[in-house]
Amino acid sequence: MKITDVDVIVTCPGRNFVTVRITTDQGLTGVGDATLNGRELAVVSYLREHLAPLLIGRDPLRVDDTWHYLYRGAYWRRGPVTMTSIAGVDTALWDIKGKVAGLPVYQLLGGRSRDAVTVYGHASGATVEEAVADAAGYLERGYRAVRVQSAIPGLDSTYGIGGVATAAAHAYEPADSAIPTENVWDTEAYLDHVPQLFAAVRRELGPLPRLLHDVHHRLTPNEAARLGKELEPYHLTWMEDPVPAEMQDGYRHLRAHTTTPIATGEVFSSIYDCELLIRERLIDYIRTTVVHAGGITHLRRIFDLAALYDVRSGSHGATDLSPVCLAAALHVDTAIPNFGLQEYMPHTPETDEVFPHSYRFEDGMLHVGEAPGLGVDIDLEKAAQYPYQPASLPVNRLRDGTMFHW
Ligand code: KDG
Ligand code: MG
Repeated sequence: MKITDVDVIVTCPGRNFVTVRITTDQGLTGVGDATLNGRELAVVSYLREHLAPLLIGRDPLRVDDTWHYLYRGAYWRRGPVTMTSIAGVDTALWDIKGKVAGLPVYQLLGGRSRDAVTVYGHASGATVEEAVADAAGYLERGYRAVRVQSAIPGLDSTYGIGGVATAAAHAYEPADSAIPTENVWDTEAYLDHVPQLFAAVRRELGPLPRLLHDVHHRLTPNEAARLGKELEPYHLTWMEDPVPAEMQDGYRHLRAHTTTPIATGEVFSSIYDCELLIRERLIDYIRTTVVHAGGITHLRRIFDLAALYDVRSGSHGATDLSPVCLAAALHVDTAIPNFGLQEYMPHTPETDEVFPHSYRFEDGMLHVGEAPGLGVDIDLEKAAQYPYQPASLPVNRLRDGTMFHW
């Protein structure tokens, strides 16, 4: 079997997605997500100019060999653009392999380790009361875990909050303009507010619901240690991305000062970004996912390393990761022994139409489909109805104008 075509499709059914579609000489196709929010066209160019020509004529079933060919062959290794591009190709090859075998991909990864994949939803609110009510709504709809974010008094805009007062999951889309929106950030206001938010959530919803919070890389290790300590009474499932991703040794300080569980990894692109965190058990959950960490082939290696150290998976699953990534993530989640939680934000109906899929949500869990391969496709005609629209993620500045982390 040979690869005859590698197409890179960009579509914007509400937000931009990049999809790799590989075709074989036997007429089989496979799809992979290669979306890098706000930097989509860099990946498109890497794929079209540098990877596609290398793949024509190759055996699509040599998945691991192709991964190493693309990874080692570049000489310039790692980084989000490279690893997202490789992920798109790798995921499409796993899809083809599943179709050739007549099996869903999770079977090729070792088979089912669980009945379904437990997910967490995103609750948010313009006030604490709204955030509590939104979290309660998720629990009523069957979710077993909820991430809670609320607006910070005194700040016009806060990560994780929709631009409108009704905190509907679909309202949240931070990449909202070609030139980044500039937000203002105040660490003290944030540190003062978040413990009050979780005190209210626990008071209203009781001790049992699994609660999470995303700090989004904004604290120093010592600030994060303070927050972790103050959140201890509320027993979070995890505090996410407490410090900037590159501050790895900061996790030692954090770990030494708080028992609040820690999750990180959504911006990591390889096993080398998280090896220290895993080996030293500085984190509880590793949040790498298929599209940004080199595809199924490489993600499985990260999760296998994590399994040796009792670190569980918690794959990123925001709506800028396409249904193709979500489907692939669910196959991995279903198969690995050390699954923890999967992030889930439902895509818009337009996106679901462009990417018909066989996974389904029921009772707080996602069920991977039984279709051969990934069980997801791209509808080329519908995709063509939504042309690319430039959109960047926001930036943050402190009150005095200093650039900060977003
Ligand atoms: O593109 C950036 C988003 O995916 C990110 O801001 C979402 O942090 C995020 C999360 O945990 O979903
Ligand atoms: Mg996050």
